[in-house]
Amino acid sequence: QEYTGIKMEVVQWSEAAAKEIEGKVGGRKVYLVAATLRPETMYGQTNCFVGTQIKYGVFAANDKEAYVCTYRGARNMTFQGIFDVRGQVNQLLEIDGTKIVGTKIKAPFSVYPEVYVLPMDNVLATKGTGVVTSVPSDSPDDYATLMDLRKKAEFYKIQPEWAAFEPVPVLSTPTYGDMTAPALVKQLKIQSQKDIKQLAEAKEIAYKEGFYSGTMVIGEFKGQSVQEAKAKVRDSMVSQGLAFAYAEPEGLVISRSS
Ligand code: ZZB
Repeated sequence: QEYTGIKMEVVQWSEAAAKEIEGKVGGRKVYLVAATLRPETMYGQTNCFVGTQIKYGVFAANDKEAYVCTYRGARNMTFQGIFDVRGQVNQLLEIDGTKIVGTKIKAPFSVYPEVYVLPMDNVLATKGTGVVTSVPSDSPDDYATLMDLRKKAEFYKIQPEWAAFEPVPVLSTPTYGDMTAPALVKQLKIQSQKDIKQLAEAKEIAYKEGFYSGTMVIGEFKGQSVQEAKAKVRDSMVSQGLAFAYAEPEGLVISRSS
């Protein structure tokens, strides 16, 4: 899989994370790195998700920067010229996903320059970086989870204002308009992030619609098809130092976990 790693710079740590991180990052700037297949949707980021069951590391990429992701993700990165020493993982500390929740981060290219880290039940530790940036206009999983969090802020131990950013129209399709994910969640009668089966179907449809029939309604490539704009948005982010290519070497992953 060819992902884009989105660099979401930490603006302010949650209280719990601040305690654990203090004095351990050697003055480096710290970024959560979210793996996405949809760089063209980054204009509509409203938050970022971490898994509540997942352990994350803070990894030194070089003297100036450190990245938050799973150990597995960091290890893959060391073979892709993303860290300055090839094949070597330099973990500064380990931290539970739950402790990162509430951290304020930058969301590159989003209409909301700063957003919050929120919890998601279904983040897979075995995919990408374990950090997922959230685009509720175009990702049914993100929309369903955001609605859960708004309905039950106390249960999820979040402050309501962290989940208050409204979905933003990013691209338009003939069938679903400019709010593809909310439309699909409604159509498939998805109640919550726990409706895994319907969400998988919704995701499939949203991918196809967006990619084959979508037109950008925001940003530098507004008016262009998603097929044209995808690589252009990605290149623009990469050239500004806001993102990097991150590949998931499937053969390698399988051989290491077996
Ligand atoms: C932003 C985004 C916007 C995404 C969208 C999707 C959509 P796939 O196809 O199954 O490989 N993701 C990334 N890592 C994880 C993880 N560890 N656990 C759970 N979800 C993860 O899925 C790749 C997409 O799943 C990624 O692209 C990321 O969310 C999420 F409008 O980033 B995406 C219709 C989907 N729309």
